Amino acid sequence: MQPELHTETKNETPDDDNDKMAKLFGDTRNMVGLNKYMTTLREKGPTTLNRKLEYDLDKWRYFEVKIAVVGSSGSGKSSLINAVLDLKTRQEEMADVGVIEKTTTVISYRNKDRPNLVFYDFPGVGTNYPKHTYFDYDFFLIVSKDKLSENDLLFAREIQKREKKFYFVRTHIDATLRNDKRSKPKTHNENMVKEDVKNAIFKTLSREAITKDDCHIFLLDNYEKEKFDFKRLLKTLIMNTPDYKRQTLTLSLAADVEETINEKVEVLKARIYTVALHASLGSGELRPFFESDTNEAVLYKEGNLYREQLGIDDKSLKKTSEVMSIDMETLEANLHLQTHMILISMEEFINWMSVRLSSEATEDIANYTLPDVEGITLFSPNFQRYMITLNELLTMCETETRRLHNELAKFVLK
Ligand SMILES: Nc1nc2c(ncn2[C@@H]2O[C@H](COP(=O)(O)OP(=O)(O)OP(=O)(O)O)[C@@H](O)[C@H]2O)c(=O)[nH]1
Ligand SMILES: [Mg+2]
Repeated sequence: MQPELHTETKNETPDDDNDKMAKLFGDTRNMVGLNKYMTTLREKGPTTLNRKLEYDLDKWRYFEVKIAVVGSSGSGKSSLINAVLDLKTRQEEMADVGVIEKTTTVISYRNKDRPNLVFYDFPGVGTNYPKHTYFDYDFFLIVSKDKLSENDLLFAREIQKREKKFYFVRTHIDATLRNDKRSKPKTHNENMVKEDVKNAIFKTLSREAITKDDCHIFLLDNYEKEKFDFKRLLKTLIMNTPDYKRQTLTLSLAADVEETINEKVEVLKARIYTVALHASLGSGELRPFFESDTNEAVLYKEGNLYREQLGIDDKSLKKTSEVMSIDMETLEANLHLQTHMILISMEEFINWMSVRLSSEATEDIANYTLPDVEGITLFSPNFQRYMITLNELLTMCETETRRLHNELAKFVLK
């Protein structure tokens, strides 16, 4: 029998605790979200609430963000896809990069570890694709190496007609700058060259009645994500993804540039109260009724998601240690990475949790108790402590990933 409890619950927060609550929840939207869950509990009962919590935590995995990449042969489509999906060290998964025209049909690419972001490589010839398929994609990136071709413009007009989102990517900006410097060693000015390149594209678009301004034009070196407009491109894609898919895109990108790390941390932070609520629901002997993971397992799983998302899980660290040509243990020790020890096993994690839960750090918090239902305690009294502990774990992971990122940047500069 499952506990189907429909009743009135009180959800009172004493006024003098408001400040502490604000601190605990970080964002008033989270308080609103929590109140919505309490309404679900009141109106639909705990089993439905449990299902809803599970669905909400997992729903980013149910969508795909689909990006079509269009452009002439050799313009840099495959290289762009490899860069965004971070496929450079996995030969077997790489989009085909070459000097001859290799792509003849639309091929999809994804990173196996983050499969919800899919790139579609459109061949560099013609625009004779069934037009209705244009609706399948969230974004179009029109890639060129120098001037926009007639095909690029035809494509742009077709996409514009269908009111789909599209951006212009001008690759090989590194080579353009190098050539300019070589040909005009005395008068070369990087900013002016970039302005000129953007203006030329902008002029062509205006002439062709394609309504875009220069913030829709991105100058890239596909081999340098830190440079030029790469980070702005990633940010633009995140900002312009429909709300319901934004989490999917953010959690499907690699944590290899600061902008993406920041966005990921925000998304993970916003999940904390949902995770804590899920872990708290049905504490003790009630838990088996929900056929869910145990309370600790919910938290452990989330901790591992933090590591994976921020590129400090064992698989990602191994890859990074290979790039830096050192062994993984040395990398972990040099960077004082602690979270892999905390999350090395469920047992270790429970030990760490129990110390944290009884520590003074979790004492100074609002006395926020989730409501009882018909006299039955449905939630673990640790709800708020779970929130604080998850926050702490996320902050640790964030610090570690930033440290790793800095080390990697220094290594690349060497
Ligand atoms: N310097 C520089 N080289 C690049 C850049 N992007 C791509 N390349 C090189 O340009 C060549 C063509 O790149 P691809 O990514 O294969 O181009 P593509 O558009 O996929 O070409 P097709 O598959 O034939 O349609 C390769 O040698 C890449 O290494 C860039 O931003 N800068
Ligand atoms: Mg290609």
